[in-house]
Amino acid sequence: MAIQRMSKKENGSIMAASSYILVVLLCCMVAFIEICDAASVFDVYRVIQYDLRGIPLGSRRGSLNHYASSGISVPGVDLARTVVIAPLKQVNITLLNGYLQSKRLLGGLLVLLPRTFELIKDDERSKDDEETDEEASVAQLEQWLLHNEIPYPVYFAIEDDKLKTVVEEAKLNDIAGRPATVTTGGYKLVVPVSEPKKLPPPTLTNIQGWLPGLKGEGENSVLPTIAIVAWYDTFGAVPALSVGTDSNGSGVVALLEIARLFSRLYANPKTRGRYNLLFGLTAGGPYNYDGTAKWLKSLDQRLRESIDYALCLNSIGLQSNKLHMHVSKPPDNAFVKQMYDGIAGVAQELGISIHIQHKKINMSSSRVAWEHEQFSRQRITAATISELQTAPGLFEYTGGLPDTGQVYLFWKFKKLL
Ligand SMILES: *[C@@H]1O[C@H](CO)[C@@H](O)[C@H](O)[C@H]1NC(C)=O
Ligand SMILES: *[C@@H]1O[C@H](CO)[C@@H](O)[C@H](O)[C@H]1NC(C)=O
Ligand SMILES: CC(=O)N[C@H]1CO[C@H](CO)[C@@H](O)[C@@H]1O
Repeated sequence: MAIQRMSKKENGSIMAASSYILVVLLCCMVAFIEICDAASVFDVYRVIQYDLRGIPLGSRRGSLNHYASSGISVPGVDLARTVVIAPLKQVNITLLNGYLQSKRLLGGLLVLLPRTFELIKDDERSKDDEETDEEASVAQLEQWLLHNEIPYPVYFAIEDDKLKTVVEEAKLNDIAGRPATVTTGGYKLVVPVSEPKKLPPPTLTNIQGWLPGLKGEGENSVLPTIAIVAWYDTFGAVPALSVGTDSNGSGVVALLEIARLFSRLYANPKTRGRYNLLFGLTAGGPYNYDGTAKWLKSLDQRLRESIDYALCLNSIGLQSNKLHMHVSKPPDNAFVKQMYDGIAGVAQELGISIHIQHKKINMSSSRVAWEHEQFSRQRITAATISELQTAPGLFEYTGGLPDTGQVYLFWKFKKLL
């Protein structure tokens, strides 16, 4: 079992505990049937528990020790003493939410994810329609888990043959009106952990890279700087399964590749540009781009003032020939036009269209819609390049459960710059 630290939020009060635990599965057939005390062990992933501005959210309990049932609408079952085990497809959020709103308790919930959610992927996996459906339902479930206080333990597991058997047997017993109990036997799910403790908020650590440009002879003025920025962390309902391939692994990969290429060019005075290049891998992306704000405040003033523009890379990995360039200033602004023309020209040659999206920043709110808005607040011209057309809501597209797919586009993006 491992405890992982997760997060921090605008006002510094989000705490999270997440664990990756083994569940013990006991088959307890008693009474007249033969006594079989076989136990199997398999990996489960705990749903996050966190506080946001003092509001408790996520799954608030960790330990589990109840008999398994196949659904929450099984008659004659004491649900407060039952773990509902169900494949993702059969999880009905409307039903779960109704149950939660009526303040009834559940012994626990174990959701089985299809094998496509396994972190180690085979390369031949293709994206078919069914998978897109699954991504949509897991995204919906994730948002429900993140934005509610769930008073019972919730776990996820990757479905395998053994777990399939458990579900099937539990279903048969439920249908036969013989739900698992101490007397009838059945499967018991056990996660033997002590209740989670609060963790201190982690420090937001930004990583910075710098390639100085080459000044012309006898030139004394400060060279202008271009900043390339991508946030690197994730936030999802199941921290252990939130790898963030697209959000924002794709941006991170593009940034590292750009840095690699330009460091080779800049190693030679002949191919060294008249721009400084500043690279920023920023923390706290999911939490209102807090790390970006902290980074900008910590930058040397002269350096900050030398930034011509900043390009933030966010979710650029999907297979699509369409990207959006989000800006806070109107498209006819001279600086915005300069940025757009440069990128759109190259993009066109590669068959990628870039659409400019203008959204004013809201100075009276501390919440920002995009990473570049943290720059805009400091009066630095900036844009976010993304496949997303509209700004995601809180904790949406922050690298959670649906985001385990493969990244397609970053290599194209690399060519844009
Ligand atoms: C969820 O359950 C409700 C109530 O039983 C039902 O009306 C609804 O169709 C179900 N939704 C799905 C997606 O199965
Ligand atoms: C700006 O933020 C304030 C404070 O959160 C909010 O009340 C207002 O509606 C926002 N304005 C716009 C145009 O979104
Ligand atoms: C693809 C990628 O870079 N994912 C990383 C996103 O951030 C989390 C930490 O929050 C890392 O664990 C992932 O590896």
